Amino acid sequence: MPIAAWVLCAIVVSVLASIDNVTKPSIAADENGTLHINTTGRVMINGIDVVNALAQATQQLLYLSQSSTVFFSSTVVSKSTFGPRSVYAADLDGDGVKDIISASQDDGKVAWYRNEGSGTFSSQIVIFDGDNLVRSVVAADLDGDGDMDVLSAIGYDADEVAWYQNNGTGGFSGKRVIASNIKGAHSVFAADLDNDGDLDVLSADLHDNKVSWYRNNGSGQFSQRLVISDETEFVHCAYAADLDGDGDLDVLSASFDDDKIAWYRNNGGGDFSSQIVITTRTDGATWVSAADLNGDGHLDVLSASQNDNKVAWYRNDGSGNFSGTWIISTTAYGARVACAADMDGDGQLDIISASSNDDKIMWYRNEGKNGFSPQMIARVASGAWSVYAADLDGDGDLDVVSASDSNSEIAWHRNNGRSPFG
Ligand SMILES: *[C@@H]1O[C@H](CO)[C@@H](O)[C@H](O)[C@H]1NC(C)=O
Ligand SMILES: *[C@@H]1O[C@H](CO)[C@@H](O)[C@H](O)[C@H]1NC(C)=O
Ligand SMILES: *[C@@H]1O[C@H](CO)[C@@H](O)[C@H](O)[C@H]1NC(C)=O
Ligand SMILES: *[C@@H]1O[C@H](CO)[C@@H](O)[C@H](O)[C@H]1NC(C)=O
Ligand SMILES: *[C@@H]1O[C@H](CO)[C@@H](O)[C@H](O)[C@H]1NC(C)=O
Ligand SMILES: *[C@@H]1O[C@H](CO)[C@@H](O)[C@H](O)[C@H]1NC(C)=O
Ligand SMILES: [Ca+2]
Repeated sequence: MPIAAWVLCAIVVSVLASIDNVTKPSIAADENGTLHINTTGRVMINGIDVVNALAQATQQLLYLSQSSTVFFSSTVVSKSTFGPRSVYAADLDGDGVKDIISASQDDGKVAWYRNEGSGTFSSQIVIFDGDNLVRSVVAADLDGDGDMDVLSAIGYDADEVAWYQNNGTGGFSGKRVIASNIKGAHSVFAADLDNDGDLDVLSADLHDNKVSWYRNNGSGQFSQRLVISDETEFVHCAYAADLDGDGDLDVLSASFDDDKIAWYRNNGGGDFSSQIVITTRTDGATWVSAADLNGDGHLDVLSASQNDNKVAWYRNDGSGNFSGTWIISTTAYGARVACAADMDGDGQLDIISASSNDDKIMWYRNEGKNGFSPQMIARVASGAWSVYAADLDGDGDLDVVSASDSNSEIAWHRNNGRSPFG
């Protein structure tokens, strides 16, 4: 057995001689050239106590590896809307950062807030100010000129689906009506439903009990209303996604009075099947969306329902057969919105929700194996009505924008990652 031969090539140093009970510090190189520094005192390199620094860094790494949540810090964007019901984020002025858009029902406004970069927002810039209730807003390039236009549902009085054309730098045209006499236009969505390369418009029409679409000719000229279904009662939300994996977008609906989540198969070109029910047990269904929640490559369906305070999902086998109800929460009191977003950047889609009776913006971390654990984003002052995830400060993770109805507040919640300190 070879005896480990220590080759002392450095004279023992004794700089700490004044501290009498400290073991003599030493520096030595071993046979392999590894330098050994032995001391019970401090080791300073360029004025930095390296042992101490290392211990702190280790502590932090340990904390980060154990902490699986992400932290948010909330900032008010605007209180200039009255009864905001819908928020969205998109780059409206083409500067590469996402701006915030809101629709408010009590003052009938569609407005935006310019992101000055890294999450500082301008005061409100009004796009449309009418007397009517604006219930829903999204952004999409409807005329195919490369910028984000704005689309809205104007409910009850005017009952219109309308858009506002962006000139490229965030200057908007007046209201361009796509359809009027849509009784209770409640939600809008943009999607290429006839597979011709442009974005068509989908609406949920509350008082008409209809799900409708409007075919875009490519430059923002829309067809008459094309009814997909009248088999819904008090339909709150419509969404489009390819649920059967055949390459075209199918349509989903959430209807409040018949507690129903249903879909309509696109047979190609925007020819839709009759209603296929996913569930009739979402009491007061308010929202539906689709996302691959279990990572099997198929788009699952996600719902929010107000009366049973529920966020739930329905697993898709890939051909549009949905199995069971997978509960995410039954304590999202007055659930309004549920949609998917990877909040912790682990590659699995998490879920965010807004619930108006407990004023909460929540996220549910995807734990794998079909499990989700609830995490708080913010308790907004009152009546959390809408939520949308987008990277607003350009740091690569998803932040959250929310609208709370009762205190008329648009706020954003910065994702600080796994650090509580920002
Ligand atoms: C060294 O001296 C300090 C102060 O006199 C004392 O607190 C400490 O316990 C001593 N350490 C050892 C290893 O004897
Ligand atoms: C440094 O400490 C280690 C571990 O106690 C010991 O094996 C080694 O011989 C020491 N080196 C010197 C140069 O004192
Ligand atoms: C030096 O390297 C050899 C080969 O990797 C290894 O067996 C030996 O233990 C090393 N010596 C010391 C003091 O680490
Ligand atoms: C767009 O409209 C805004 C506001 O009216 C105006 O300031 C801007 O110059 C316009 N931009 C272009 C490219 O026309
Ligand atoms: C769409 O319709 C409008 C009005 O009829 C027309 O001016 C425009 O050229 C059409 N666009 C396309 C891409 O067909
Ligand atoms: C989906 O359901 C339909 C109708 O029940 C059935 O014919 C079909 O085989 C199912 N598909 C799969 C992949 O199970
Ligand atoms: Ca399809």
